[in-house]
Amino acid sequence: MDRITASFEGGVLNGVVQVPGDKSISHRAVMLGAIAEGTTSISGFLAGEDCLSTIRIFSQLGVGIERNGTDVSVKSPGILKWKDPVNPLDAGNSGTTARLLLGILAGSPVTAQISGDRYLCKRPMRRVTTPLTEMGGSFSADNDSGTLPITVTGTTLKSMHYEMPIASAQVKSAVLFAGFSAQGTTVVTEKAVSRDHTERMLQQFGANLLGEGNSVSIEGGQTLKACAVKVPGDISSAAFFMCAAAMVSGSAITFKDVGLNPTRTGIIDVLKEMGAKVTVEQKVEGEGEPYGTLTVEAANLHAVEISGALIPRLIDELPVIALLATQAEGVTIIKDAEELRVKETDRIEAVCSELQKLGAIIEPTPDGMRITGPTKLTGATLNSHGDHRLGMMAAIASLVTEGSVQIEDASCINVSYPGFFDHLNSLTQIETLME
Ligand code: SPQ
Repeated sequence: MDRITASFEGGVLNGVVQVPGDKSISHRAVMLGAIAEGTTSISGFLAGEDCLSTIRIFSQLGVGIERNGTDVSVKSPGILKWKDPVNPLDAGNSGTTARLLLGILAGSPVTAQISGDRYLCKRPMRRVTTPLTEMGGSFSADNDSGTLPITVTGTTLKSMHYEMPIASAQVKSAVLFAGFSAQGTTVVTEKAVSRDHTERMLQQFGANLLGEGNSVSIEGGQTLKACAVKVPGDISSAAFFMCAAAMVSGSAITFKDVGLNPTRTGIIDVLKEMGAKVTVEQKVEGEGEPYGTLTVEAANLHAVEISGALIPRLIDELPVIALLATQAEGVTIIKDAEELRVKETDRIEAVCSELQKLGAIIEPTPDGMRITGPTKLTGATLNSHGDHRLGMMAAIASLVTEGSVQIEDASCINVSYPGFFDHLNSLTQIETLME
């Protein structure tokens, strides 16, 4: 599925969809299940390439993991009995796997080399190895660039108070995982709150954490209890079809059992502010993550400014929001989003250059983009840059272009959304062409 042609000559999108499990939560469920002694059962697991890398890695450390579709059982002897892997640990395309693993292994009994694909090997890792080294962590690399491959030698860690220079759930999680194995109390303070799945799940596994304002603290030396984890649908995957429903006149799509964690629902706030009709029915929250049913209906959209504390609540949705803004009246400004430059690709440059090929009026800025709409877009050949979110943005763009959109290097979409084209086909009732 490396080149795909997507076309949609008018019509509406309609239907009910259940998007695959949340990627961030699926990774963490395997990781915490592997740290805890006993058997953890996971339902709704995302069988996308990134989360499969996480499963393979923990299997290499001696954890018994069995998967049957979206049900996963993690049977672990506990972190203290993990063994050194024979081969390097390959995180594939997954920044979450690599960065959280650095934090987990730093205080474990294991020595291992972590590597990844050509995109991941360019992404910055010092953002985690710097605070982890201050805690006593031991890392070595063959290069001076602070990138993978990196060898971690697990050791005894000391606690720290880390004031994070950037809003990043991966950095926060890596330091909290290291703090879990360290002596004393580790505190992490963020400037703006990033997704809190690690904190919620640590508590679900029986750990004590204390949250106060933008700080969270964890006492070292606790033990985790294996448990059952239900993974809701990924709102970052739903976002592609939420934006499609909002911008294709006459459309309405309902999303069942989708995650509604407030640290991830910035997309709902933006859609409402742009004028789309969004209804949310939250299920009663028990232990774990909040989820529910969402419906998005099309409307005349207007431009917005997206900045500040909202950014970490929708960081992965910004490529498709940029596309949405091309169909909204006025100038949409996205700022404070320089983190987009260090994702799977530089998402500021790549989103702007790809949407410009369709005729969009969009310019990059150092920390975001400026988009003028509404613009009539014309079909063209777009490249995913090996980035799943860019590949899906290109496919959704075909819903508002005159003429079809060819997507090169589309297979990366399997990183986070296996079955994406089946959902697109069923909502539009049009077959996409795969070559
Ligand atoms: O795992 P990866 O490759 O970093 O995935 C991305 C994505 O688009 O799927 C970012 F490229 O999501 C990150 C997200 O941007 C997943 C994540 C997490 O699970 O903790 C947190 C965010 O990254 P960060 O750097 O802000 O912590």
